[in-house]
Amino acid sequence: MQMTENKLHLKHVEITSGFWQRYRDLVVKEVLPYQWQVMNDEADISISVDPQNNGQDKNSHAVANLKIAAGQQEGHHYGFPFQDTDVYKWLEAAAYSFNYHPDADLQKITDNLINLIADAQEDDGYLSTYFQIDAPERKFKRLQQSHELYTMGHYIEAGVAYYQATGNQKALDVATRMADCIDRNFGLEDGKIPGLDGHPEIELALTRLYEATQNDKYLKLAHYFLNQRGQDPEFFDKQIAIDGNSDERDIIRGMREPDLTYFLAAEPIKNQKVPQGHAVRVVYLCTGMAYVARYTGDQDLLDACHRFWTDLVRRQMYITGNIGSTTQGEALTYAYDLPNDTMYGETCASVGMAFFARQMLHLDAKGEYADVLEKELFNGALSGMSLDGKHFFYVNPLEADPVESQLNPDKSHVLTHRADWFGCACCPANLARLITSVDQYLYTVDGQTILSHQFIANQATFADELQITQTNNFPWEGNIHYAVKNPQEKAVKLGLRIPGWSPKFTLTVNGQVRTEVVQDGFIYLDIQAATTDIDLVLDMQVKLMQANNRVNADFGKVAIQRGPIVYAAEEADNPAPLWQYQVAADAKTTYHYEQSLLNGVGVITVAANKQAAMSDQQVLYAPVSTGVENSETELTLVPYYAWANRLNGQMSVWLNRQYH
Ligand code: FUB
Ligand code: ZN
Repeated sequence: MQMTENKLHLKHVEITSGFWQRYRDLVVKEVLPYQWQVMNDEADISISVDPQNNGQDKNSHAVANLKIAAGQQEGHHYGFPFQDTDVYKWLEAAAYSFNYHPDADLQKITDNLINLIADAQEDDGYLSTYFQIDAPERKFKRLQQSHELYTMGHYIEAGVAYYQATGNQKALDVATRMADCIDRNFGLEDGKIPGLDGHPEIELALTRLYEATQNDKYLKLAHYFLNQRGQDPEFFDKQIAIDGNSDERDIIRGMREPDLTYFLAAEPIKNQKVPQGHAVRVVYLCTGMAYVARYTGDQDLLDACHRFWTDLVRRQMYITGNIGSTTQGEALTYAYDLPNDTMYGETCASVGMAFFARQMLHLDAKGEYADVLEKELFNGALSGMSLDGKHFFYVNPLEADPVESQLNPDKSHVLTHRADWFGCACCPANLARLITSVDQYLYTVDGQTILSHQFIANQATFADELQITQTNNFPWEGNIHYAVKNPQEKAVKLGLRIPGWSPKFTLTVNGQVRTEVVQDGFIYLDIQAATTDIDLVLDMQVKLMQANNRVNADFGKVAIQRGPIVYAAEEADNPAPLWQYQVAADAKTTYHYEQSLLNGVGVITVAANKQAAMSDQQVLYAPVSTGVENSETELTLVPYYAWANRLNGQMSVWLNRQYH
């Protein structure tokens, strides 16, 4: 959508939240330099602790692959066929960081990187270093596993972001040349490939390119890829039959095995009742669907977005926002199947869920979408990175035990400490790009209405000199102040989100208490006056939560939440085993903020009962006895996102409930 001068639109957001400033500074100071070192194979690290490192002996080689493709270095491609995307996501994260932290030294590196990528790109716009270096005759011939469009999609996203942040035209040109190459090769016209990539991503990337260039061709191509999904269930097999149906021909080991559900390609999107398959594929596809639907109004897509959203959020999501219930195929399983200890909860899936929520907010003004976005930002996604910015989770469990991870093969994918890097390193830079772009997740402007959906303190400037300054100490305190300046006294409405976790709130506008009706999670205020002062006080009581009793894994358990933050019990604060504690639904809780702990966190204590451990001389099974010794104690809990930054020990979000 073209922003005309006289149309209300957002111009700039400066994050002032202490919580988010710390993370955003961390990305600038530690995460970006560290990840660049790793991708250049200059960091003294090892991926050997990654339980899924596929026996790889190098850490990354991602930049080297580009150098080889550009003819600047000799050698073979190394790593996954989508290894390039680590570099692209990093580049995108760096691009966003320039919006709040211009850095000439870093920009030299990223400008050079754009030059390298441009040199690696072929004359026809194609760029996927694995195929260029080691399998040029197989380009676009095995799309089930090739990730070529996924890979180019990630560059397109990065190229657009980089162009928008720095004005570097070459960055955008590489992206358009890539998209043109894809457009020439894919479609239903004669001579084109009537297919699609096994991993969605290109759909959202092309829509983004459409936004940046206003060239309809890219939106149509994105729409084509969505419409084509599942239209020809034989497509992948037909390609594989020609390319070679044997293990040695596989580009990713084992990737011929999953059925089409894993690839979300078993049937057309409009026929798919619920989202199934690989969790990251699901959320990337959903993001693309919502994004394309926003510009095309395609009703089938809109319906699918709502259907998929409802199923994901109401039936397949962990309390922390994580999704993906099984390591088999890194996938969703079925409604209410939410095991806490064998789960997957990939960081990328939470990041992708935040993308999906953001797009849904463009479709409908519903607080529910912003609630999930917040859940990801403060829990499921954020837990993917350590407080030092140099260690990462791929899998984010809600219950973990180092002994079980080591000795039970069904839990070997669950780490209880974050890793330096991964054989498949999709998550670290994905989270980095979310954090550096968090300023883009706070507002949606629809006509003359501004929706403010997050309580992340910021100063936002809109057209017509309209300014909103939000101050708070969130997520630790619930007093949210908004100072609105509207010097031209334009007729504008401000929609303030009332989060699902705070049905009770108080609202004061210019000192007057107001009792506005909440409409789909927002209250709407007239902000036409030159200045408006708003105070929103949210309910920050500690809450003991329960799951829908259809969730087997959480039956008879409670979790603890305060504001948007979900808490976890860790062995670092509580003598193990954590499963021997029980918490009553009305247990007394306390809350205090501790500056010196985990970079400053709110700490909760909850009264608990602990059963005395039985002797290992006792028989394994005996009739139930009432004589088991219990002692009154308390559990100390810290925010889930901050777990595993101290002792390598047990952790549990859900706690056994004590029934009186
Ligand atoms: O397939 C590319 C990426 O690798 C996926 O998005 C992640 O889940 C990981 O499997
Ligand atoms: Zn990932």
